[in-house]
Amino acid sequence: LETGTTFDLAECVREPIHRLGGVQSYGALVALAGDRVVVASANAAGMLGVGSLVGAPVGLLLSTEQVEALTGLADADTGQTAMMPIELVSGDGPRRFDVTVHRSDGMLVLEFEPPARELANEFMAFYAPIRAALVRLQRAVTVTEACQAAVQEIRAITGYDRVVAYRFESSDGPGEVIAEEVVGDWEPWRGLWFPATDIPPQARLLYERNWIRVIADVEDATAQLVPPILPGTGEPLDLSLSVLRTVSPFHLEYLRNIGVTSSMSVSLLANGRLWGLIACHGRGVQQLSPQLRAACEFFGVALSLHLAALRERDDTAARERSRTVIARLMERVAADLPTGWASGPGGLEQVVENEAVVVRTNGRTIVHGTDPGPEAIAALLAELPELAAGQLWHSDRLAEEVPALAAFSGVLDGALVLPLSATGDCIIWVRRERTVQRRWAIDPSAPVVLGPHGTRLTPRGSTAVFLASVRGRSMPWSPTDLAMVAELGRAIMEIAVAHARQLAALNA
Ligand code: BLA
Repeated sequence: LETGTTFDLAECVREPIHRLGGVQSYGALVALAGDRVVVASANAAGMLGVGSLVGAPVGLLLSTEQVEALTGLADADTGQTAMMPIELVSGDGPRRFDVTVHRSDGMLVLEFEPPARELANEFMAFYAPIRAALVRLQRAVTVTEACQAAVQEIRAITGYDRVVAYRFESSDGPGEVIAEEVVGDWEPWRGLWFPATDIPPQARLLYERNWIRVIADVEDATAQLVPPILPGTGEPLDLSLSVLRTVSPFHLEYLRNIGVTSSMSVSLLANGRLWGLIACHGRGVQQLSPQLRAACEFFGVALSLHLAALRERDDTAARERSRTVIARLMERVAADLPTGWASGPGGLEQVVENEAVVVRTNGRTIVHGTDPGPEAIAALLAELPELAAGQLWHSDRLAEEVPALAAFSGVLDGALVLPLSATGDCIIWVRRERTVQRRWAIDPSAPVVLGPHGTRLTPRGSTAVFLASVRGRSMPWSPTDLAMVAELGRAIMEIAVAHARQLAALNA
């Protein structure tokens, strides 16, 4: 790779970041199969005060009781790691470590960290402030408030220079900094957007499994695993759940280029998918004790749950509003189905937000609301795929998904279609473009350029803020929107069936 050439993003996507074959050197890794050491990081023997480890019996390092206790923790089946303090009596005298344990590639993986400092009552030291912070979090009634409470707390307990809440537009999309706590002499990032490529897909998937990651020092010389390749799998040990996992050189370059030495991030999940991250940066080297990691992780979980509760509350309110509207609508329709909504939208416009509602029955098309124009409507109707009655169709980017409609971008950018018959009767809610100006930390249309270390990365800050508008997209149709329209569809079908029965009875 040469300096100044554009970068092939496919390379980022292919990087197996969970099998990079090394750990951060402030700790040491030892993996056991049965009672043998099979893998050890190159710094393990020195840090743990023993001779050569690989191939040695585990008794060289740990007592039978210690191995049993660690095995029990690993097999508690939490799908995560567990930690216990251990005193090694091997070598030149007792050494204390915090040992985090989990299973990977069929082995028991032990990660040794020197205890950060003596805290007489570590649990109580964390418990009181965290309880107070949880109360603040519970009181938050908006997403931003909840995120702000969380970043304040994480900054207070960790002391990082910058802590942000970063929300993805979609689980594979770009994201926005929606809350921030930062030292005075650093550029504030609140409101800035960062491109999707900053966090490649395999990293996002990993962060859905593993809630937290710490990078103690971007200049750290990784401790390589020995042997680098496992005979069993032909690959380096899977470090997906490792707490010391060494980090992608691309990402280290990124952090250096924004003037950061240490970093930590905690996943925020919604329905199991990555919704965002709490991301932290420090200008100095910073490790986090397992206790602090657990506290931060706990906060990530608490914030994720609170955000789910806020979403649930908003959805419930929206559903209740729509249900009332649908009930009223159905009373009217039941009285007068054949002419339907010829005279006015009759409440259809209240079921979901829209600029206009198009009703097509018996070959007639009526538009209620801000009409995008007869040509636009005719083109939309002509371009709709064949839909069975009740089979919803929707788009929030018509120009992109239906190129024949590109000419109408700006007035007709989103459509949600409820087909009522196989003959083309339908109700369509339409939305126009929602122009959102975004402040980007980096020009989103610029190619990714290689830096001196063979990777791209551009410094960020107000001097490099790019304003760009998102064009050709309407406000998206939410799951609640779709559910309400489906519910309306079912109600209409029921009434239609009742009418048909009545007619049949009259004609009999
Ligand atoms: C990882 N990128 C990350 C992480 C963050 C970001 C938070 C998680 C690791 C960590 O906690 O440091 C990006 N950090 C951000 C963003 C903000 C922030 C957007 O604070 C804004 C607030 N990165 C690139 C390119 C590549 C790339 C072009 O820009 C591809 C070569 C890669 N980023 C990359 C990789 C990881 C990553 C591979 C995974 C690192 C790992 O966990 O091993």
